Amino acid sequence: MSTKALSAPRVAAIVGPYLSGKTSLLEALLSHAGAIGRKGSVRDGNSVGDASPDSRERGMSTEMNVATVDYLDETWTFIDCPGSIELAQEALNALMISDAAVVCVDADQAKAVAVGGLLRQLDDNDIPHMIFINKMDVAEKHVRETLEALQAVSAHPLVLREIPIRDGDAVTGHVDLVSERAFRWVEGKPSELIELPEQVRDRESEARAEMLESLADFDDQLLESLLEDVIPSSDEVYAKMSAPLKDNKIVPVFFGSALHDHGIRRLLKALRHEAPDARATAARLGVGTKTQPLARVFKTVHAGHAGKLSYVRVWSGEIADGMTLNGERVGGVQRILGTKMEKLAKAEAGMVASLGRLEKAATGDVLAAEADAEGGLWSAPLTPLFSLAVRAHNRRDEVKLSVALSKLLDEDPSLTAELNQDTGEYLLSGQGEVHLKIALDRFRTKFGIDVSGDRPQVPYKETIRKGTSIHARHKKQSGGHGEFGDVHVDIKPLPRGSGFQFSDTITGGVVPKQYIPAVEDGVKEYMARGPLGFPVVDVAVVLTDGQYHNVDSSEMAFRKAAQQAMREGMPECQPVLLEPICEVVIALPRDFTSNVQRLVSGRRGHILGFDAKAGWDGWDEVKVMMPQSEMHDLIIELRSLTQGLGTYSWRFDHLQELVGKEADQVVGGRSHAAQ
Ligand SMILES: Nc1nc2c(ncn2[C@@H]2O[C@H](COP(=O)(O)OP(=O)(O)O)[C@@H](O)[C@H]2O)c(=O)[nH]1
Ligand SMILES: [Mg+2]
Repeated sequence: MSTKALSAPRVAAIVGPYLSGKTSLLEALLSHAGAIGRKGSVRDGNSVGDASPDSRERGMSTEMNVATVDYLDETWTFIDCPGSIELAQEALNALMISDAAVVCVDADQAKAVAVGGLLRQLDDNDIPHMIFINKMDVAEKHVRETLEALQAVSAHPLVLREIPIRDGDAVTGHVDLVSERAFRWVEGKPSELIELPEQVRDRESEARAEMLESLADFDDQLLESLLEDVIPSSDEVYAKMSAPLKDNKIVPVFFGSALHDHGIRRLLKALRHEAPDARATAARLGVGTKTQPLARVFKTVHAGHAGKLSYVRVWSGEIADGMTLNGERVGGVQRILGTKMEKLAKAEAGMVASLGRLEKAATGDVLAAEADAEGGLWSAPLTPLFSLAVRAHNRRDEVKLSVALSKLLDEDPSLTAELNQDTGEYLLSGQGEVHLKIALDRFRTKFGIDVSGDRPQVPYKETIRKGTSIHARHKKQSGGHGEFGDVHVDIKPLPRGSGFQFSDTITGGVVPKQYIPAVEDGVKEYMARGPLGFPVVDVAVVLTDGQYHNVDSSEMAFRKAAQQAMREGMPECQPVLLEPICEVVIALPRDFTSNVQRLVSGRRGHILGFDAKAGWDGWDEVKVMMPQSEMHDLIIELRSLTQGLGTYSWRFDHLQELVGKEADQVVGGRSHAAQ
């Protein structure tokens, strides 16, 4: 650790589409800032980021990579976030504690526009962001065209901060539009200052004027100068960059190559001079402004022998090793560089640190010494969109499975788990197939348990269409005490949604009072599995008559008599299958709305109505009714129809009769599985 006094630490999240080069950009930033001696690469599998077995195996970031580095006189933490839409929660959690985001996009404009959903999310949360157009070494199009494509999906003006210098088709350097200085890129080294090449002079003045005009929209003083043809100095312009960025009114745009270290210093300098500081971010989020220790947990890691680690950003005060937060003792404060940890005595306001052994702390928690700490805004967990029924391969692992599961949920708040009472299955739910596959792999790599994930069963129910009256007698004569219970019951259908009702019309004690609850119990036990094999609903049962025996009658005998009555009576009542129907609200960019009809009718659904999505320019919301059995992979098809942007929310709405071939298949499948 260096001992020099550092100004308040800052945090930047690196976000962007999958494969745009975020993890490579992190490596380049760390190498430029001097945090790592030799630069590693994603391709060679020796980068600081993506060190876990599951990300190395997949060649993609499966969780955020956090790295803190001292750059000049400041401490910076960079958080490289996974790009997959299915891991959006992880990215959002990092963004919520960041001062700014660097949006890394591919120079190929067809790939670059995939960033639209992310830009919207940044705007929704008012997170200041800049764009880094990566892979300029292999770019086939001009920066201008990529910029236009990006502008079409950005709510705020993009402000190009540099222009490329070309040698033939290849980009060999850039001109900084504020300082008007030209740089030639040198592989693996800082760029070299060169004289402004003749061929870019015109383009440079034009681009600089455009940049100043964009800024002047938010700065009356600058507007006046421009109208009077007074050209502001570089220092004046630099000074005007940070305010509109902090307020998320403009989006500065840089470019370069993470792989070849081009444009990295320019990006770092822009962050250093223009990104808001921790105090501004705390104010934006509404974090209480006390001086006592207060931090937000944005990531939880169960790190084998190192135990549980809570990654926090400290918003106020200092967090020292051994201090008590939320009633627990902090067991170690560490600075994070990927998977490497460096012990610290304390973490000061603005810093990101890993806190050890806070067993009760969960991702999203506010940690504080006092009870009423105001932690400010935090992201709501995303609604689960895809579920699998999970099961340990080996029965002996079942106990281990539930422990592992709770740790997994700790690490990833967008995973949920629940036992479905109807089907008896353990459902793991998340944002999509890839998200859940990663979770299943972690059971194996982190906890040594092999688990399978299968398509969950649909919680079908059954009911009856007509009623019946039935008499049943349970009688057993075997030495000593016998068993005797005799009941007459009426079974009747009830309207949808009524559930189960039991009553009696017994008079004169033909069934003694103390045995009536036993009759109800027997009926209820039967209801767990009707003639078609499913839980029975919307049925009324009335006990109308019966007989008893002084010696042989018992609760057990009446329970059995009731079950027998149901077993014999129910098949006469025209049993019918009920399937759960859900109300689904699909949100998608308007360009794709016309595809929804086909998507919905292909899944036996019907559309209730269309509407513009409130607050989402250019998006629609389509309200739909759809059988739950058709929803398992809905998100997969929806994403493939909408370039990954579409999403939905849902809730159970009602049960509906299912007849014909589809019903036969369901009943056939279930009775087969039950044998
Ligand atoms: N040509 C070129 N390839 C790059 C550049 N940056 C990253 N890549 C490659 O793009 C791929 C994805 O990079 P990665 O950093 O894992 O992307 P991420 O998914 O955004 O984290 C890897 O094969 C990188 O080597 C670049 O500037 N130029
Ligand atoms: Mg990555």
